[in-house]
This record gives sequence, structure tokens and C-alpha cells, in this order.
Amino acid sequence: MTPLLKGTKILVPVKTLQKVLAFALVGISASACAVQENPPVARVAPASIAAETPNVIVILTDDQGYADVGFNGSKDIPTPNIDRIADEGVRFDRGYVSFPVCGPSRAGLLTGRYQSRFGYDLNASENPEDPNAGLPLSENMIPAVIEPAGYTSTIIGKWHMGNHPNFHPLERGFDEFFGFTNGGHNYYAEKYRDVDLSKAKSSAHLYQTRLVKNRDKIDAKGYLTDILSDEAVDFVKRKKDEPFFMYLAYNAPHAPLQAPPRYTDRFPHIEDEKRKIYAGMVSAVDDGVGRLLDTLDELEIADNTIVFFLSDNGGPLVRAKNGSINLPFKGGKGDLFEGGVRVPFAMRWPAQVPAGVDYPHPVSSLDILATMVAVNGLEPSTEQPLDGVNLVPFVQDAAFKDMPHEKLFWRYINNDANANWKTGVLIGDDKRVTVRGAEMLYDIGADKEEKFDTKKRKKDTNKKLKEEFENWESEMGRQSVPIWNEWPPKWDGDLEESAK
Ligand SMILES: [Ca+2]
Repeated sequence: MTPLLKGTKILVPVKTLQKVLAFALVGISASACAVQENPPVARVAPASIAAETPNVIVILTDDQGYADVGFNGSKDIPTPNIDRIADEGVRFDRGYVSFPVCGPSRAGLLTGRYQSRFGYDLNASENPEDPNAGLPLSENMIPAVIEPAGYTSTIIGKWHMGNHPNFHPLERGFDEFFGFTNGGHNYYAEKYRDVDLSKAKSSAHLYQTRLVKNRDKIDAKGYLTDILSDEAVDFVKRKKDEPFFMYLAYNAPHAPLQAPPRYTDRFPHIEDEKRKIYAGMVSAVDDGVGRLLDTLDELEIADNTIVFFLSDNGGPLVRAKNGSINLPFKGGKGDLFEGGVRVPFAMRWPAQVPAGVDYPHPVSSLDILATMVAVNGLEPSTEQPLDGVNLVPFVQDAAFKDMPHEKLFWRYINNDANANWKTGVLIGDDKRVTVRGAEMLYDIGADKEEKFDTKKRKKDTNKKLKEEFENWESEMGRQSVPIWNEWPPKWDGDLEESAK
């Protein structure tokens, strides 16, 4: 087994340690000589102090802009609790998601694989009667991958990986589910109606369906973000004595823009009404994160709990616009420019990762599962290889010598006969983006705003990146997931209006 971490501590999974110790006891009873000839015992035994399976919490926000967290410099929307994750761990300056829109981004995060491998290149249809509209059943998701390490897994919040019963979280390895299976929701529980998903006639109906606990519709009261935070705190309290994985997928601050005065009143300095409500929504998430982190402290499990925080894509500047800010980057949700795929991203693991790390190299949402696999000493699947890497040794290296990713790729196929095909490839600081056949090359190191196209000056680089993309794409699948806008028959363009 390869040491997982640099430095003096070597982390060994509990199960591996138990096996080695059991072997050692057999050796002792057989002959003293056998023990001396068994070097793994001597090498592994001191690590028992550090050998405890870490809990993992992934906090995912929805459509939050890069600039809209304190740890990325936000002044008008303070996020002191979310900032704790970065301050007490790692801020990733260049944290990328694998897709600039909700569904495929989550498919990548939850499988640790480029979603293009299984053709998940667009938000899937939300038709609850279509057994193909969801994350393919052939793919393993985080809970199934880490289950051998003994985790209890929950998802709290937005699922969006298929409304058909086949795709229910409890069918995908999660032990618990609390939230909603569609791609967004009204924030006021008093507005929920007892509408079956299959009877929904519009997006507004989907957004107003009752919340679900495991497989049962439940009654709820209050503001959705607070309800999800309550559930997160409750789960941690219930599972504190066993290794747990919690996927806390807030739908905030995705449209519809809704926040009660107790949150929006915190922002008298923001005049723009849309951004004021958005600020309230982000602030509600921040309160929830604070309560969750405080709970970890109170239960004395914070030290060995890995917490990730990130947004699923950049803030939307056009459709579902929510008042978010992605500056200094160009573009937003739906774009492969930095504003669409470079997101607020932080990680904390006090037991193994130093505080105050400002990590400069590109990392990916795909790395979250790869990190979990590695720190638990699990064998990665050879049939479904992961595209991420274990981030821990990289963030432990104070010199930031090695880069986690030599290359990153993006593919966005629109449903309209590929007319809106977008591609992206990043190698080092060079990033090539195509939009409907038009190609652009940027130097992200010197020009993170993507203002200056260098393709004419760097023809060889452009050619190389084009070839690299083609090589990567030859390994990907064809688009295979039913497209979102075939169902429901009517999409209400204005979510604020439709959700009323
Ligand atoms: Ca989103």
C-alpha cells in the first residue's frame, strides 16, 4: 500500500489495520521468528494512532458566483462561516467544476468521472415516467464506491439525478434522503402542494411538490434553506459515532429569488433588489454552515471530518439570473469561460491538512471522490476509472510543487443538433475554448479575464490543445440522456413568477 500522506503521519484505513494486526497476532502465536520477518507490522503499527476513518461532508451550493464568498473577496455579502472552511483549511483559487450547468456538474461530482463518459452532456429530462432520464444506473455514485470503508451516506437537498423511481437516491447507495428529486424548489414550505411529480404540468408545479424523507412525502414548515440545515445538523448528531458521508446540496441561491426579511434585512447597503434577496439567500446558507460546523465542534468530531464547499456552476448572467457576481471572470452559468466553471471551492480537514492554505493550481470537483477513495485506502475501480486525484498530498506540500491535473476538459452538447456545441481544454495556463465552431485560446495565468485571444500568436499551442481535446473526446460516450426540455410540456421562463 502506498503511503497516502506526506509528513510524519501515515493514514491507514481501519479495516486494513485490523487485517494487519490480525495477521500479526497469528504470527506471534506461531513463532517469534515469524513476527521479526513480518516488516509490515513494524511499519504499520505506529499509525494506529491516526487510523480512523474520516467523516466527509460535501456542501454544494447552486448557481453561486465565484466572487460571492468572503474567502474570494466579497465585501457586500459576508460569509464568515463558509470562510471558516477556507481559513481553517484550503482555499482553492482555481477550483473547477466539470460542467457549467447543474445536472451534468452534479453527475461528474457524484461519480468522480467526466460525465461525458456516460453521455450526460445536458440537464436530463425530469420526466418521472422515463426510465432513461437520469444518471445511468450502470454508473457507481459516491456512496456505493465508499461503502466498503463502512460509511453511512445521506443526501440532503437537491437531487436532480432523475425523477423516475429507478434513480431515487436510495437506489443509488444513499442510506438516507431528505429533499426533492427535481432540479429546483420554492423556498417557502407553506406553498408546497400534494402534487405527484408525474402529474406536474409545468416547472412551477415541480418546484412546489412536497419534500420527501427517504421515500415518503412529508409536511414541512419554514424556509427551505433553514429546513435543510436543520436536517444536516440532525444527521450529524445521529451519526456522530460512525463514519458518515453527507452530501448537503442546497438549492440556494438558485432561482426563484426568495428570502425572508430576517436575512435580507442584513443587507441595507445593497440597493439592487435582486442582489439583496440573493445576498439573503447566501446568508441563510452561511448560517446553516455555521450551525453545522459548530455541531462538529460540540461533538468533538471536527478534527477528523473532511468538509468540502463548492458551487455547482458559475452564477447565471442570463437565464435564471439571480444577482450573482463571477468577477473578475468572463461569462457565467452555461459558459466554458472561467465564469461558468471556476467556482468558490474550499476544503478543511484539521487532522491532516494545515490551515490557511491558498492553493494556486487547478483542481476539480472530480477530485472529491478520488480523495475519499485514496484516504480510505480503497482500490479504485478498473472498470469505471476515476478522473480525479487525491488532493491531500498536494495541499500538504507547502511548496505547491506538483500540479494535481496536467489537463482538464469540458464538453457541452446542446440539444439543438449540436448547433451550440461548446468545448474546453486546459493544459497548464493555456485554455482553448470553442463556441459553435469559433475557437479561442487564452493564457489563464496572465489573463484570467480571458480578454486576449492568443491563438494567432500561439498556433502550435492551439493545435496541440485541439488534438488533446480530440484524444480525450475519443474516450467519451455519445450524448445519451434524454434532454430536459422535452418534459414537462411547458417550461415557465420566469421562475420568480411561476413559483408564486
Ligand atoms: Ca446550478
